[in-house]
Amino acid sequence: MGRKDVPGIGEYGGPAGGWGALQAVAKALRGEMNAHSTTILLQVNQPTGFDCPGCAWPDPRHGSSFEFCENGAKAVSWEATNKRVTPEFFAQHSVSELWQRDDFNLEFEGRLTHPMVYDAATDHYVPIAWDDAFARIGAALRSLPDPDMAEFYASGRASNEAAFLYQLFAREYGTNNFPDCSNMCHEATSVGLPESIGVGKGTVSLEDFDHCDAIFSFGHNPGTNHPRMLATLRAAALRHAPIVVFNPLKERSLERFKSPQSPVEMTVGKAVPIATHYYQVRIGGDSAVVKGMMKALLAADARQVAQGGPSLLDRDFIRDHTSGFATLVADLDNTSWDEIERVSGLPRADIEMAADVYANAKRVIICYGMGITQHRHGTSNVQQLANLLLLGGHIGREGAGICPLRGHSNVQGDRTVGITEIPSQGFLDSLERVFGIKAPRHHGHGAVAALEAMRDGRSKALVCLGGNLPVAMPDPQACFDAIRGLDLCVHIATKLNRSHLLVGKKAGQLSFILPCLGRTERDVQATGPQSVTVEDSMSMVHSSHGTLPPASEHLRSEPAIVAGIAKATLPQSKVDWDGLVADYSRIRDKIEQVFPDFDHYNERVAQPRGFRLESPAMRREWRTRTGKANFLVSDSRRERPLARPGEDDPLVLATIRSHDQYNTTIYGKNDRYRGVTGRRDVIFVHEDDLAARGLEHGDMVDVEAVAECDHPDQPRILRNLVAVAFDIARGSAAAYYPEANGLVALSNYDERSGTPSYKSIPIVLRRAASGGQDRAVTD
Ligand SMILES: Nc1nc2c(c(=O)[nH]1)N[C@H]1C(S)=C(S)[C@@H](COP(=O)(O)OP(=O)(O)OC[C@H]3O[C@@H](n4cnc5c(=O)[nH]c(N)nc54)[C@H](O)[C@@H]3O)O[C@H]1N2
Ligand SMILES: Nc1nc2c(c(=O)[nH]1)N[C@H]1C(S)=C(S)[C@@H](COP(=O)(O)OP(=O)(O)OC[C@H]3O[C@@H](n4cnc5c(=O)[nH]c(N)nc54)[C@H](O)[C@@H]3O)O[C@H]1N2
Ligand SMILES: [Mo]
Repeated sequence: MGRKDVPGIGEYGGPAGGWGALQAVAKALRGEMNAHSTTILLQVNQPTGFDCPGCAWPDPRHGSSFEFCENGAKAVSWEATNKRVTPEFFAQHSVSELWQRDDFNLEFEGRLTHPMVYDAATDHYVPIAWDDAFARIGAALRSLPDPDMAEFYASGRASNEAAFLYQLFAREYGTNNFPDCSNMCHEATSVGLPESIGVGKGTVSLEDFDHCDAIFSFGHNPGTNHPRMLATLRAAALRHAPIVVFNPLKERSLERFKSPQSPVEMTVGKAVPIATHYYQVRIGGDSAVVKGMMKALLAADARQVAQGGPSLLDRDFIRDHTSGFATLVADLDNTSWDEIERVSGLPRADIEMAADVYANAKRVIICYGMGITQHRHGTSNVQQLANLLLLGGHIGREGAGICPLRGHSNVQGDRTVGITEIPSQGFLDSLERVFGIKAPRHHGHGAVAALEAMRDGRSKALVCLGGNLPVAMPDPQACFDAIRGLDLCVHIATKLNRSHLLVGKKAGQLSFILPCLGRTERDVQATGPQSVTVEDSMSMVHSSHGTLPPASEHLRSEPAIVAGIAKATLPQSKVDWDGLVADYSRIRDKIEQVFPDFDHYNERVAQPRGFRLESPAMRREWRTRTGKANFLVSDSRRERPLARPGEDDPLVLATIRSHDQYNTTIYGKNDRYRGVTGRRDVIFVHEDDLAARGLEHGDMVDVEAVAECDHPDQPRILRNLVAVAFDIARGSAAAYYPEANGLVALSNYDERSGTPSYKSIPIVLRRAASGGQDRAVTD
């Protein structure tokens, strides 16, 4: 088919991985690191090296060789860059000037080297001594009339040690306000799974993938976001385990993969097909698909049993271990195939085929990512996946289970050690017992509630342990204004980003940038070199030792910075901050005292691959209200992304990651596997959906959000995107995050978990009002 030539838009014909991936690594290294640093890539995820700061996919326990990962290499080289953002840099560039740069350019300037404070008189950040910064931050926090007027954000790169001290400090100070990147990510998992199976984490181990008979993959893009998973999927594909994918976009890595670690694949040129079945579900249609699969399964089971055959369900498991089966059956009976086909966008025959694969597998694993959680009904989506697994008894035995693909490399660990706005009373009791502090008992703010409080002037201070909160959140304008209105902003960070530029200019408003060590760097404290610990997606806890020299002699570690702020804020603190920071194994001892699961923490983490935090669900112990695993149903009529009245047939937009980004960190403007080069101003739409609107591939379009909470008199419009005809489900569209965040309202979230609906945005497309001038493409 001949299609219009559009600069930067092509088609990628190859598999995921392959030589393209090797070339990309070479480029990342050439651009960022010197030769010496390059050798440290060999230490990533090794017993004596550091944990990859990329994704949370586990390391193969028996693997000894460096497991290749293009995007891990980008993450490492981005942190280990030779470029520096020094006080001289800030003297040369005012904050207003830096604001004009794009996100890529801000971080590209390199690593932050000095603690800085904003000077409103000159509009520049100026250097400040660490102790002065701590003293001023402490005074500002102490002067707030109520500790609940401060927000303590954490992004999931912080180690267990840093995160534990952080929550200890904020709780001794007096608040449970812990907005966290998890609130934007897997909160639907953290809320949904405990109700279903009594634990808010996955239940599988990496070894389970060696034993499973089928893998179902919902809404995640491993080639970009957890590339080391491709080795696992490839191994399953090679032993002919069916892999069933539900994704509105054809993602190349889920179609086929050529392993850069396989000389045969690389030279002879054969890629391994990954998905055996690829179903392009409509955005927001997963719950309908899963209901359809369960409906088909029940029908097939009834037929088989009527003919005297064995049940397709695990009847013993359902009887002994679950509650709510009858309610589930009734809900499925009430759900028509018409409804299922309409909402999912898939024909009944496809869903029945998927159910057939499920029925024929003795051991099933379901993997899922943001395509499931970031919806208005994310929690209910997660619970439907759990329902499906429970029907076959696929939780708590070898080769089976649920596998949420977590985001940041230690986001799961941060939660485990107490970063949560809804702490359990038992945990707070332990914290009080171990430290002699008084912990606040009322719930705090998650990310949406924190932004609302800052917007409305109820919160006046924000401390960020990493991340880029207002850029990652919906409705940047509202969030930017909220941060600019604060009395105090503290950013503990490795690299400059837009959040740091949201400064208040009135007398008394304070903004600080406190530069910290990254995970790749040596961390030496009073008793000598330190290591930290992290927990991956599969609950493996292991240690990480940085080896590179720090980017600047002025950097401090995250635990040391948290302790510095804590001491200055709480002169009467009950905690021996200096003692803990002097030797991180003492922090681990305290973690062990607070959380019994961490028994013999220091000893066990010293083993080469660390240890696993077992959860009760893995043993089929159900810590739920009923004491059983629960089949949970929800009102499916409420489960679709809703457009405002009068908007007929909107498309539903998902915001997604390109291959060259890590969340708000943009490494480059290519999205290789989707055929995009040198630009990010694109929207992927089905060719027929374009034609139905009088548009075609390459046209410039404006995108208006029309969710039920959006008002025509305050339109949310993203202008001048290039419409790219793409292999995507009808009725669905996709554009890049964070550029498209202005299309999501702060009030547009899953009511049960607070997860923003980044992937269910009803939109209308129009030809660009500007007349469609194309913009230059840069690489
Ligand atoms: N290199 C790199 N690695 C990363 C990150 C990164 O930005 N870059 N981010 C990290 C973080 S914090 C996270 S949370 C993870 C994110 O990892 P993913 O969950 O893979 O993230 P996304 O790119 O947001 O999109 C997920 C996929 O969901 C699909 N999708 C969208 N809507 C739907 C839907 O309604 N149903 C279904 N079934 N699919 C849908 C999209 O087509 C896309 O393939 O990755 C982590 N790892
Ligand atoms: N529209 C839309 N929005 C989304 C999403 C989406 O899919 N669509 N995804 C959401 C998800 S899943 C997530 S997790 C959030 C991500 O939200 P965040 O975690 O807040 O954002 P990041 O972009 O990962 O943060 C990048 C910054 O972290 C700092 N940093 C990097 N390494 C370190 C370190 O080791 N220590 C410290 N202290 N700082 C460090 C650097 O300064 C860098 O600029 O975004 C969410 N927003
Ligand atoms: Mo995430």
